Amino acid sequence: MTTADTTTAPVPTQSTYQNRVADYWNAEENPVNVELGKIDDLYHHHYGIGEADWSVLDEPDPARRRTRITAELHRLEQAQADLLAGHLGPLAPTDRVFDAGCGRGGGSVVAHLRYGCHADGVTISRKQADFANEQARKRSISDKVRYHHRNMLDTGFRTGAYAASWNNESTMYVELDLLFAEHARLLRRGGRYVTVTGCYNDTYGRASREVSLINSHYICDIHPRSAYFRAMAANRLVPVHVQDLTDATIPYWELRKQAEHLVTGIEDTFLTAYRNGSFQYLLIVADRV
Ligand code: GPP
Ligand code: MG
Repeated sequence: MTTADTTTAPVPTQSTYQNRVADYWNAEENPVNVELGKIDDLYHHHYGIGEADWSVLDEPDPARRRTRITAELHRLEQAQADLLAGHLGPLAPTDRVFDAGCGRGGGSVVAHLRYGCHADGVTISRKQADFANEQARKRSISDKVRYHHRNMLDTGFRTGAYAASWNNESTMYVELDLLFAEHARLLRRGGRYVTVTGCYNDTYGRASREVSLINSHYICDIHPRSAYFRAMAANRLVPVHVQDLTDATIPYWELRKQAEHLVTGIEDTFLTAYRNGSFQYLLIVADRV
């Protein structure tokens, strides 16, 4: 296969903080991620959007109820992945895309299945990179979809080699100026950058109690909405589409809250944060100029 990789030495983590984040993901086995992914071997680490089929809650048989709720949450997460992937294109099978903070790899597979493109996913978790590469091997797509134990701030990949790139709920682990500098370096002129993210709402003031609880839960540092546009403007990324997905993600959290077999304990915090106006679920699409 062609490669956009120019270095021999991987650059996994750069700080004690990043080591702790890697520890989290190396240990993570939440049923809400693993059980959903098993359905069709698309493993996501992001939330869902769209109206839910609430009839799954009325299912009388307990085992079937659990199965149907799991499938419905996966459908909503898949809808989020499809929305993001749809903004990456048009892309040709010869094009290359970069998945920054790829987790167990679902997003790169979604992009590859949609466009036939090459994909490079990057994660600081060795376990996630190995898992994702094994999934690609099982699908017989490892010639085009590859996962790397690397740092999204310093990938070592070739300058200008990418037609599109994204962060799906992974920007809150890094400094945005460093992140967007790397995306801008990797993207060719006219390339497309997409992110779906949770950000705190500048109009609320500062980070709310709920936003702080979410930070603590995942060991992350949620940025204010304004920080995205400032850092993009400083790094040749010009927004072309911004969509507030806050209302669209609430059904996912309402359903997840009632999934006793999948809850992690953070569900009410997300619902309160969205409803008190301190937190937003945002899609930003930008062109690399
Ligand atoms: C979901 O991952 C995303 C994050 C952990 C980053 C934080 C996102 C924000 C929008 C603040 P996951 O799917 O592994 O989480 P969970 O285990 O809760 O489903
Ligand atoms: Mg999840």
